[in-house]
Amino acid sequence: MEVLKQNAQKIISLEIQGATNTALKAIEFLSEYAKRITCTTIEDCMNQLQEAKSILEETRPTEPALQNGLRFIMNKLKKCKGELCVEDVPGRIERYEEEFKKYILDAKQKIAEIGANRIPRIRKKTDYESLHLKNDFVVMTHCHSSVVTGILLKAKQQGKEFRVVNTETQPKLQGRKTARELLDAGIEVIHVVDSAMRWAVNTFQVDLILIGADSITSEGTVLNKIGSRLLALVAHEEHVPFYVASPLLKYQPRTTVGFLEEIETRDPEEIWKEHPKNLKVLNPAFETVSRRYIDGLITEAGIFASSHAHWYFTRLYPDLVE
Ligand code: RUB
Repeated sequence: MEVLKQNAQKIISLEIQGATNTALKAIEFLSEYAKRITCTTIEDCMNQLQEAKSILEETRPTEPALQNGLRFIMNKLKKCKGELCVEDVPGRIERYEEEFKKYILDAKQKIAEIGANRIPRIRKKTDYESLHLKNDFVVMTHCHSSVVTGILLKAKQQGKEFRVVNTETQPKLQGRKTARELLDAGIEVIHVVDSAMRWAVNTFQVDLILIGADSITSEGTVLNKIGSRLLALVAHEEHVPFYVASPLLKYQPRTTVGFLEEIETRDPEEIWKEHPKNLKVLNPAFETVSRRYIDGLITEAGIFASSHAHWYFTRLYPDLVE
């Protein structure tokens, strides 16, 4: 259990960051834990695994992909526990871990292909067009989303030329990770502070805004890094298409039956380490973007209105429906 708690701490401290990465790691940690435990009966095994699942779930409350992954494994295990002996459990969990991992990786690959289609090839302009139209394509993003960088890297591989504006993303500066990843692939990046997002959209005449997601609700609301809604409002004001790129595995099934998604608030010291004792510092990690500000959700099932997520999720992943 000590090792599992240390692994959980890696997710809490953001050493492992982003919805997709945390989901992949959480299921790996559960699978590794299953190999370490000693149990006498299947019931005993299930109880120990349930405890580990709860510890991992609590690491990041606003991460349904992580919760869906752990539930996928445990539900499958529960269904077949009658046919298993204790020695079979680690192998079974590893098999289910691989199945869920494949769901995520296949979805990411599909989204990269679909999303890259939204980035055009710059064609040579006529003299008239050169006088009146700008000559580049600019994408803007916020924070670090491996799904968004997957789209941008795919478009680059296809030989498309474009520039990216990215925000630094206070307080943990995940924007630097985005900037480095894109620069390494030869993509031009312009890095700005979060409060310059409106200025940047306007100054660089951004053509497309792409953000990732941590959670999608039954109403099509997306939860993503704090600042996402501000960017959506800027997009609305400046008439820039605003898209969210996310596997449907981030759908939160509990929202269908009325539960609200919880917004994780993080340690105030991430913002100001030795702040005055009588000062209240608040550090919300995420915020909601309502469906009316989202032009489309880019998923493994295609691009559609975010309010359709529930429909596609239940058809693509019946094993995950609660
Ligand atoms: C990261 C964040 C990302 C989503 C999507 O927040 O908000 O946009 O998690 O990431 P944090 P991905 O750094 O606090 O985890 O597309 O990789 O799943």
